[in-house]
Amino acid sequence: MTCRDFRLKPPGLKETSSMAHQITCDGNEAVARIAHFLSDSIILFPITPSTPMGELSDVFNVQGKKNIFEQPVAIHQMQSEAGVSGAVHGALFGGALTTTFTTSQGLLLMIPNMYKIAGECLPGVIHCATRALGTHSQTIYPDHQDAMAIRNTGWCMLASSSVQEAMDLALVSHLTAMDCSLPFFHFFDGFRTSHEIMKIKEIPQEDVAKMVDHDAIERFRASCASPAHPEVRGAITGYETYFQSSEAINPLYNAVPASCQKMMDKVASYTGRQYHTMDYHGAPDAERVIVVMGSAAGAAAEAVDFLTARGEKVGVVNVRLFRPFDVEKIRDVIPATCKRVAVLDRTKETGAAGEPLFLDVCSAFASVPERGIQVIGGRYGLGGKEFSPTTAAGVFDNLALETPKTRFTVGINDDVTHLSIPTPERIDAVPEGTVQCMFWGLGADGTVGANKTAIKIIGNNTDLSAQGYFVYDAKKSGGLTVSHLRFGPQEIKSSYLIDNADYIACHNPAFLNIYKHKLVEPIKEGGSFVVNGRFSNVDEFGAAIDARTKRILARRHAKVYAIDAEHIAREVGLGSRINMVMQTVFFGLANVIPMEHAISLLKKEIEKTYGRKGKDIVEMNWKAVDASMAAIKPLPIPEEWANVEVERQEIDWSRPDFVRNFMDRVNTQTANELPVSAMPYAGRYPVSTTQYEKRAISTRIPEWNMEACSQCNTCAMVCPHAVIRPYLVDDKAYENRPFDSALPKAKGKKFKGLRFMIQPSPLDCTGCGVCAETCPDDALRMVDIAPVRDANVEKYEWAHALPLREELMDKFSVKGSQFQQPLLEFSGACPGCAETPVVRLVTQLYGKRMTISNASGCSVVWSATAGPSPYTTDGEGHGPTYANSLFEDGAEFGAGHVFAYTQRREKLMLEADKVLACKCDIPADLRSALEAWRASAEDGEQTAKTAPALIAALADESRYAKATCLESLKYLKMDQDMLVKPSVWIMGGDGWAEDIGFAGIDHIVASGVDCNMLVFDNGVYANTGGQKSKATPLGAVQNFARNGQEHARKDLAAMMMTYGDVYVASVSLSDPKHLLNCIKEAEAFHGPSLLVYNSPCINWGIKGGMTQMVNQSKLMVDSGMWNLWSYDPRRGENMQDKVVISSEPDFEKVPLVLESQVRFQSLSEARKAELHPKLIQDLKTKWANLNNLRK
Ligand SMILES: Cc1ncc(C[n+]2csc(CCOP(=O)(O)OP(=O)(O)O)c2C)c(N)n1
Ligand code: SF4
Ligand code: SF4
Ligand code: SF4
Repeated sequence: MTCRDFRLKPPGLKETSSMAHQITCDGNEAVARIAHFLSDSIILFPITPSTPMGELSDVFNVQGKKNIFEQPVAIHQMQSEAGVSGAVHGALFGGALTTTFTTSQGLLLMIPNMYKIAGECLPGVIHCATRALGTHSQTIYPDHQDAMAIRNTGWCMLASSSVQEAMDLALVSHLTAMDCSLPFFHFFDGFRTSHEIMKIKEIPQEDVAKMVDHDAIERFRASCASPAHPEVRGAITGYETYFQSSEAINPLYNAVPASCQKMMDKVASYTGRQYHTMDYHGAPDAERVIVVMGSAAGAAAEAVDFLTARGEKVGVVNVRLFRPFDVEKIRDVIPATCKRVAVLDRTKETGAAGEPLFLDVCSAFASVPERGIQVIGGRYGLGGKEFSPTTAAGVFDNLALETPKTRFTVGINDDVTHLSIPTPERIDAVPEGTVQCMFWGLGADGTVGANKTAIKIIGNNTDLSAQGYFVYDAKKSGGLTVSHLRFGPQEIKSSYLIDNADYIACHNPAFLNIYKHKLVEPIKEGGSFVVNGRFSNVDEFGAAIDARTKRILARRHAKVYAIDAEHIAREVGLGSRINMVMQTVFFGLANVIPMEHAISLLKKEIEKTYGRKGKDIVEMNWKAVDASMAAIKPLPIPEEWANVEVERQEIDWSRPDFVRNFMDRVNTQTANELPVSAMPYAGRYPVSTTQYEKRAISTRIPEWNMEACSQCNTCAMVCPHAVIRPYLVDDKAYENRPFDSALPKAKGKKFKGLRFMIQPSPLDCTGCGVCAETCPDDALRMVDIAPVRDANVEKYEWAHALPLREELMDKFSVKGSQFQQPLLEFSGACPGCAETPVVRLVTQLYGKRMTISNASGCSVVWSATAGPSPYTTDGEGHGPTYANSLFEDGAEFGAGHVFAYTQRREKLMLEADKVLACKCDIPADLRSALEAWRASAEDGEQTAKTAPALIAALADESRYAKATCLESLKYLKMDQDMLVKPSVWIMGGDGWAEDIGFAGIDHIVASGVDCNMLVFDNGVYANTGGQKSKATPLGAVQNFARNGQEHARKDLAAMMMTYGDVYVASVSLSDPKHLLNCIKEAEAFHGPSLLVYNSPCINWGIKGGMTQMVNQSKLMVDSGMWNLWSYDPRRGENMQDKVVISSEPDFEKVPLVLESQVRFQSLSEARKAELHPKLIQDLKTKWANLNNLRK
């Protein structure tokens, strides 16, 4: 049925308000609207890509929207998904219609209570934007591994395959749950559906209210627990009755398919959109049929339309109700003519005979051999791998073979186990008249926002269907965004990326060089390509692109245009914001709607969006619109480009294999085609790779004034990206320097004969400006990079090749620490992030023997995306070894490292003792090395000094081959990696430490595990977009605390101190000396150590931006928003000795903090008046409690 069909009134359609409502929204919003209508309580925990459903529910409340019972929905954020499912269970027990949203690992945490909820027949609802599970690595992209992992909990499962369906079937889920008195799990593909923007028909609240069976709700409430009719639930049963009870609920499940269909019919009677629990689409006499669930159904349906138009007898079944599985229905919907069925599962069940949907379909047909159907099964789309009509056509091709591959994968090239089937020639199955547009933008440059506006403008003002989908890379900033927009007169089912574009825009000229022909590869014959860049003619453009790009443009007769968007934006006063210019160009050239009309709609939209910000801003944007059209420059492509010779690609062999064959492919958007054999084993990736990225994302760089510099190394200490470093230059190197300017003598006796140099790496600098802002001597100034870039690259390469002189100064001094090699460099964090400098500092002190357990959060994203690794090694190949397990288990996972290392090292000590006790003759150097090591074995820093001699002495076995204690010596040699005591660091954000992972930290502290815990306390879940945590300060506005955090923040450090035998410190970059001392004390403590580090973040909305990161840290401490102190049980008997406080608050300065951070400023004046005094009171209480300890 097409969109236009929806507007016709099908027979029996009720006259309702839903006929008129069209909205442009994504799948998450479509679902959240329904959930908000139908829930008493929504209990949640954020997790990508389901988070927006919860956040929107909260926004609806703030907007004053009510549920159908005319009440605001009670929204509760819990400490984890395990907490959520317990609370959902309890709320259902108490008679509240309860909903939650989750995905992936979050869903897994809910499983124990899901069994309980189903067993007790409670009608809760989970909406899940599906996401792959963390296995060999983690991804936020979709498949059905999470959904399939709960298929045996007893929850009914309903799948949606588009944004419209997500809204409609969300409603069906709630209605059927109530009708059947069973819980419903409604799922749809994460990102593909949850974040796809579509023009859909809304179901208004009044219609929803009419569809609800209010008697069923009354029955539910009456059946819920109440002291008015007491009973026992959750009783312990013996072997006598458990089994029978399990079978007693069968009738409820038997009734579900009919009930679900009844609700689908009911929804259809209001909306005109008719669904079935399983729907067939295709030739009535199909011989080959695909069975699929979720968004792939759209692509498969397009393939079916394309192939049936060519006379092929094919069809597709879209399974919507997956549990309970309706055996009769699947037999019914597949045409009697069908001979072969391919069941596609978007999951992998390692070791199973087949994937779940496949097995269900097999069993459905196993008992009807007379149908003569052969069922085969394949996996597709894991972790978001594309599934397009072409992929579906490959499956139909396989079905047509004389002997089809019966167990297969599709969409990849498996050159290892050879399971994959080939992908045929691309088919273009998009409906006639659909305009397809792609936009390549730089993360945070406004491209995605502008495209979302464009879809709304077109969707809301025309009859056209509209779809938008956005692909992001994993960088925190400066990454790539590719927007895929479709507009057309027919319904858009195309659930896949554009591969045949009418219009492609490149918003950043640097992409021409990075992504090369990939940018234009999808352009269709006669399509348009627009590039933002200063090209005055086609020759200049030609000089900036490679031969393949030229060929594609010429052979496809592309219309090419250039526009200097930066120039226009600057001229009209928009600075570097080019999005309005590029949006205008799109409206002007893409021809989706007549240009005049488009421009007037755009101008109206500008007024609507910026009206509140003042007339100036509106006019600036209007001017940008007017100036843009006039500035578009056509670049006619010379015909001879069609045959231009493709130059042989120069391979830079100095780049390691992994970098060339994997990381570069990821970074240039060409990793999708990598075969199975190119994958690293078991998700293990090499370190030291970000040094090869050279992202060159900054337009500014610090310039060093050597005369003013006091050589304090503070700039290196605060640089979040380890970009600016001090170098020591000896005379010989100095004479051969590749630049003219002199260098000053290095200050200090230890540096006699050396010169000093501060040098940033220009291609790694993010331009955050923290170094220049923090330099105490004004010796750094941010300058335009262009004129100085090449000279700086040369200087950097020279300086970076100089020998390190780490030993010249005590590494535990601020200055000395920065002569140590940072073993964390060039991470993907936001420019100015405060998390990275503290980790870099720890690596400078302990990196060579450090192991890291990193709980999920920003710190994982900036350090561990597959490919670019900012952790690096010293000259001997030693450095931090890194792992992320999950969000919830950072402490336990790290404790596991300690358990393993302790056991292994105790064995080494045992064997060492045997050797030392043995009277046989072993070389003297070996004996003395062993004695030295054994004496130092428990001291990490000392073992780093004693182990190398022992390793060297053990190397040649022939030297001690005759020793009686040979086996012990061999053992020592075999496990020599453990001779140096590993320094175990457990890291993560406050969301981990204070919410989901708190129990783990508590347990590790209580158990005395010898490890170092570092908490980045930014008071927010930064990684998932800024939800509140227990560390959120009172009065701060975050998601789920939109009206200001009501309660006092948790003081994790103070709480843990109460154990007594733990090292605890509250630290910040405001006082590097204190920070450094506390790190040293923590590491040396034999037992648990906890450092809670105040970490300014972009989510604070700091006035002046993250350039102010260190200044803001200082202000936090000066005002008493953060206190610097440490508690060390080694310091004596009394509390006064154990606690050392290193800051003194001036509460008068609190208003300065509040004024300088948007999170406090965005409160209404009335709430400020209410909450800010409470905040100050809380700070005073916390300070008084702390101060009392030293009295
Ligand atoms: C079980 C589970 N639930 C939710 C998530 C989603 N998630 C990943 S990181 C994160 C928040 C991290 O916040 P925090 O620990 O404060 O670190 P930050 O990002 O602020 O550095 C969330 C909610 C997840 N990965 N796993
Ligand atoms: S501008 Fe930022 S990234 Fe660049 S050197 Fe300075 S602190 Fe480091
Ligand atoms: S912070 Fe300033 S004074 Fe200190 S080393 Fe860097 S440039 Fe020199
Ligand atoms: S912690 Fe904040 S500043 Fe750092 S990377 Fe995350 S969002 Fe960016």
